Amino acid sequence: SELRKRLLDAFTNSGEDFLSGQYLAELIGCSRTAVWKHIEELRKEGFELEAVRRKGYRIVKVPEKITANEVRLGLMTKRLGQNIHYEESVDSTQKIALQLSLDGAPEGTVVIAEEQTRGRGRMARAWFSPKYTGVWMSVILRPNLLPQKAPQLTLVTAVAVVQAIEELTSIKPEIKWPNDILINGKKITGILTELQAESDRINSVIIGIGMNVNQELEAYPEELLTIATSLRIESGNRLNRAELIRLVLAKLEHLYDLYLQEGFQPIKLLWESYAVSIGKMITARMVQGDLYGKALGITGDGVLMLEDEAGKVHFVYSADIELQ
Ligand code: BTX
Repeated sequence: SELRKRLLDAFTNSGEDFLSGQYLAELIGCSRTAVWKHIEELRKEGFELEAVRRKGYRIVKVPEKITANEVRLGLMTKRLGQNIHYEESVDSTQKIALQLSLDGAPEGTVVIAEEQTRGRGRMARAWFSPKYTGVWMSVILRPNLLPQKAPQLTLVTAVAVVQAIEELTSIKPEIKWPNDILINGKKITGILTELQAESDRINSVIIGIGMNVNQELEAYPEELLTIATSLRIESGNRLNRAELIRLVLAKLEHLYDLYLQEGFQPIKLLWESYAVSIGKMITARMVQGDLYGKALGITGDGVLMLEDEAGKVHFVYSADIELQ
């Protein structure tokens, strides 16, 4: 906004000096309460401000941005991430990736944004994607597979993300079928797989990965407080997002190649070792209604098997799972 811009200009010009709330209020033409609110907003975006009584505020640290070069440096992949589109702010990286894929972008093209104003989850739900603190990225894949296999790529990606988090933080996340990654029962990552296909062949699959990394609890809106967490909240440390992206891409390329060569079986075994819901009583919320029962596991195709109380086994292709 215009006020925000003036505020940042004032701090730019003041250098190391403190600026008082009163001075800032007069300069940008708003109340001191409004100044304070803007300062809180800046803090949520990763600015660190020092506040000293009777002196005012100064910026001691600006948010860390990801740069495409930083991601490239040390990238250990052959395809994924060899082509990076970096944006400061987008509506959704999925939308940009879709356009790039229609324009013929090669497999492995990655779209990364610092912020999404309309990040999305499944079924048109919103995905909260605040600035400078998360990993919001979309990866274009062009596998030579039948379209009905595409959902398996969600599970391939989930394993890659879990392995990357384990390696970087030594936290062991859990997977909730099909696309949630949890730490202590709260969502750390969401995965969205979108498909462009002709009747019997895939044109592209766009894998959206949303990872909560450096957010503090205060960054979340009320309704997400009990649902979401971040790697920073769980590990107590800020992470380097570029390093995390490199690691996710490396793990994903490795597992994707394994999947293309050997099929879903080796992925299934890895996936099951991280799955929370297997063997537990769950409710599967589906468009057709709810189904309650025991999660038996996944089929060789990645479909969830649920045994209801009468002992009948159901195959669940798409649902939201609630653990009891
Ligand atoms: P989902 O439909 O399984 O989950 C969406 C639900 O998750 C929301 O309704 C909300 O309750 C909760 N939620 C929203 N934001 C967050 C968050 N930051 N952390 C934890 N929980 C949240 C999951 O869909 C798939 C999300 C994919 C997001 C990536 S980001 C890059 C790419 N671009 C894009 O627009 N989407 C994908």
